[in-house]
Amino acid sequence: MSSTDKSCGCGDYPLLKSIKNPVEVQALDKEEQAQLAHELRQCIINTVSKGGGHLAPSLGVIELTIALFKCFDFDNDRIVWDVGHQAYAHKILTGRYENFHTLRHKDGISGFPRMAENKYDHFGVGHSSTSISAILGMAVANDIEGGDRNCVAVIGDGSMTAGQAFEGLNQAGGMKRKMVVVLNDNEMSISANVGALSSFLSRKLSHPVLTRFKKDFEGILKQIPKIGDDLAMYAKRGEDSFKSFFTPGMLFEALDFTYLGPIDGHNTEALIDVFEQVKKLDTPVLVHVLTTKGKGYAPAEDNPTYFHGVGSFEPETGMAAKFKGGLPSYTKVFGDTLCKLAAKDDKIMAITAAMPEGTGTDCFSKTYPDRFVDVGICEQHAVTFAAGLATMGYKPAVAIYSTFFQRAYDQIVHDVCLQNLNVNFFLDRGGLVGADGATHHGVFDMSFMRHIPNIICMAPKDEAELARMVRTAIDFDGPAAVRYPRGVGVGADMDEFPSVLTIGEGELLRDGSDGVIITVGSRVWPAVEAVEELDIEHGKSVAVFNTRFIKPLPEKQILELTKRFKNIVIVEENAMAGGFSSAVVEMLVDNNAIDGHNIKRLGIPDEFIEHGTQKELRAEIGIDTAGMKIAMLELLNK
Ligand SMILES: Cc1ncc(C[n+]2csc(CCOP(=O)(O)OP(=O)(O)O)c2C)c(N)n1
Repeated sequence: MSSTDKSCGCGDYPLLKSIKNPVEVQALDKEEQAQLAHELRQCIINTVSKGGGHLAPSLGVIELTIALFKCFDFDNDRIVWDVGHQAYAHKILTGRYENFHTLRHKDGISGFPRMAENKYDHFGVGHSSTSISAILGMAVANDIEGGDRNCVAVIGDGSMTAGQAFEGLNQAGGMKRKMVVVLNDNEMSISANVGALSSFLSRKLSHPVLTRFKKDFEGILKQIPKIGDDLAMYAKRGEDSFKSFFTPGMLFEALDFTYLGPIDGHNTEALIDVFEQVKKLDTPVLVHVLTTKGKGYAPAEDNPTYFHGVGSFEPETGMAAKFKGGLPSYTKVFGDTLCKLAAKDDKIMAITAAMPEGTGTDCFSKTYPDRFVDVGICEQHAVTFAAGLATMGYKPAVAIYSTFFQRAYDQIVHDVCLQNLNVNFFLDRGGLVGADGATHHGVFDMSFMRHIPNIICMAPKDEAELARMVRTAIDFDGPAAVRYPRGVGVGADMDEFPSVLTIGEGELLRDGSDGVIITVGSRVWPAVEAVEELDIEHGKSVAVFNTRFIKPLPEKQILELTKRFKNIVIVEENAMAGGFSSAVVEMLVDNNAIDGHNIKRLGIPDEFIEHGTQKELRAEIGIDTAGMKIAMLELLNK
């Protein structure tokens, strides 16, 4: 692309090119709105097809985004997109069209709204169900200031299942604060949405059915002694109130929201009509919008779960661009191992918080449907639910991404560890995740688990060790956690049936005489590579010790090593503050074993790491093979 070319690099989009300011959307007529929707869709499909991203959620809200920009002025008004994975159209319309081709690339546009990125990103998101709380805060501040801002949250039906969403609704209804919640209901979370709320929302009674049912219902109500007449009177208030009694409005109106809907979320005119009405209301309003996930792109409409967050693909067919054969992902190894163990132990249960595919528990759900539970996007609940199961002798395996596990900190401490229950946590995406960026890196789990009594924490060096750790965790009679990285294994030989590890025992993978790298998890094999290169390139003999356990640390083995080696590099893919390397150093201090040593710690510094590939980020932070070599050479040359 030439430097003068102002297209996003993925096609020709005259209308997108011409919009310099989001307020210009307000001037578009009906035909231009349709053209805009078409161009947004094509631009998003083409861009995501090249570098991956959240396609289906973004395609589902194109008309909704246009209608919101048409009716609201986001220079003054405020908008919070829940999760923010659906905000690609918002990004394009708010001055990021020309750079949209950098989506999710290092130093490019983030995959989620970020306040630091653009003034129209009014709140940073990535974890779900925060939008109502945040927009309520903005609405209250607006009131205190005597402002006239409209405050809008857009939240999906999946994200609405989380407790925090209801905490927000509860406060907002109680305060009767003017604000708008748009419920984007596509009946999908990443997979099909689950739980009573989702069944409730999908009750869309057709008119003839309603009418017949209304008559029968009035009759039934009248038969109830004493209160029957009153109830029947309520039901008689007319078709509308009757309808709302049985449709989702009932729930939100009980929370003191004015309910409007359900509305066809792909009919821009209808949406505009409603939002114009909404602006005149002085109450909390919930606008219930029905959309199709992946709308306008047949492969995504047909398979919204696959296209929820997708890698690169052929735009014409939707086929994955690269054949992802070869090495198994850690996710799959975990899922397969759990199934293998569950075949021999009917007390094992699998729990996911709305991510069966992402956590590899989808195979378990098919093989052992009675022992599988998807709780929805409710990580805290998942942990306490598992604690309850454990009190009854079950061995729950709670499979969660490391980053979302952060939500459940108190439940881990109070409900699981304090009661020393046999709950097992399998934390996928531990470490740097790549393109999803700061909201999704799982770089705090070692820090927030290792100080909790009773729990044991492990991180595997490869897929074979992961399988052994899964078994070790389940066999251990108490809380256990295994955290493993995003991506594929290294091609390790798998046990026929995974063996059990000795708790708190590490392994000396390479011996040496000049120094030692002490590490764990994803950094172990890169450390081995580093010492091999140090040997070949610099004639240095460096050992590698894999602790396997973050807690309990293999103290004796590490203390033995410190007797032999003066030069020690400690490496982790976790925040150094309170993480693995600080655990090792604390232990050395407590054992008076630190004096006379050269120690260098490598890990995630005290800052949030943005998006980029895992390779780029590890290199930049200096926790890759090259970084370890440099660190060890510095110590050896001291
Ligand atoms: C706390 C938390 N848990 C899990 C996720 C992973 N996640 C991202 S989007 C999503 C589904 C959201 O469904 P919904 O709100 O209905 O939006 P849709 O994708 O259907 O538009 C999930 C589970 C997350 N972002 N945050």
